[in-house]
Amino acid sequence: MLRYMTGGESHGKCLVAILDGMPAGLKLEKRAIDKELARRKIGFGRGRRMAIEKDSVEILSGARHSYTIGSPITLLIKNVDCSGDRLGVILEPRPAHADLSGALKYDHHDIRNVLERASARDTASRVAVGAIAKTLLGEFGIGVTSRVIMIGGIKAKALMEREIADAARSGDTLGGIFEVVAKGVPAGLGSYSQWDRRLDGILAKAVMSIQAVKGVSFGIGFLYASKRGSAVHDEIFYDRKKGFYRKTNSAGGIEGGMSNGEEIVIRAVMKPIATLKKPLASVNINTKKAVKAAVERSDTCAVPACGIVAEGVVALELASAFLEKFGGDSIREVRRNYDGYIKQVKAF
Ligand code: EPS
Repeated sequence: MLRYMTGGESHGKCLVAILDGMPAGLKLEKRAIDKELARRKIGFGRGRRMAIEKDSVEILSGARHSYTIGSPITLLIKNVDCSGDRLGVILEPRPAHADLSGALKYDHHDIRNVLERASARDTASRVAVGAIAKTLLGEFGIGVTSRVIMIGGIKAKALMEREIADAARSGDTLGGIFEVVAKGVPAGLGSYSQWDRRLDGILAKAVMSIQAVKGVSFGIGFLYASKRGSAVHDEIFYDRKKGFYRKTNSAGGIEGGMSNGEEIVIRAVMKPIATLKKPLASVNINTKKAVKAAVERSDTCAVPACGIVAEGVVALELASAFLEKFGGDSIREVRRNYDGYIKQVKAF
């Protein structure tokens, strides 16, 4: 089992993550993690912060001579903008952000204490951890990618930038839909036998937990509501070379809470960023007077970045399910288990 925790505030000294359960003998390179961190920063509509931050990882533990040694991996990403203590008090909660509920819950009378941790800045840690999971999956021919499907109701790529620029000019923000695809996942990750071992449930939770995500679906998702079973269910075929296979993938690669050997296809919707330059109505948490919501430096649209974060969290959960099935304390042991299972399935 893989597990991880993150810590750090958006404008604090640094972000940290500890990843536990990675077998020994996996190549662990700063370069591979930094590459994923750089991908998270790009995309039209990102704010000025992305130009400020270096997002370069330091590997503090868990590896020697560029290979994991089986002990917890500790990652550190320093914030260039670490102005946290110098930033002013915020009293006007932004609709759609954690601001108000967070202030009530933790009894904070400065909303900055909430937003510093609620901020999507923390997703850098999750991408860093996900990059290591991607390396493990890559060893076994599994790849995880993402793409943008829609931004602000626009599906045509060529028109998206104009829509984002227009929203920015109006002091507004945009959300959208992105897709994550995992290729090369063998049949049998996850299980139907217990609710919390179902792979779709595990992946949905991971993606849903990313800041601003409001919905997750697999395969054709909500289209299932308008179709008959005969029109959508993925019929089963057999070929001596390929083994069992499908000609369609409505299910998005998961049936009965298990991977079925087809591509895993996940879509998720991200709401528009909560910080509006032309702010919405709010209430001062001290005076209770009607005010406009606080305005922070932020993004206009972060859907492509959210897709990269989702790749990371999906990779992490797939790697965890992979290790649950083929687990071992070294990559050599995992490989032996994996090869044995693939042989068994081929001879089924
Ligand atoms: C983010 C860093 C933040 C925001 C954004 C994501 O930096 P700052 O607040 O200093 O501009 O750009 O966070 C939010 C949109 C949010 O609502 O918290 C990052 O590193 O991804």
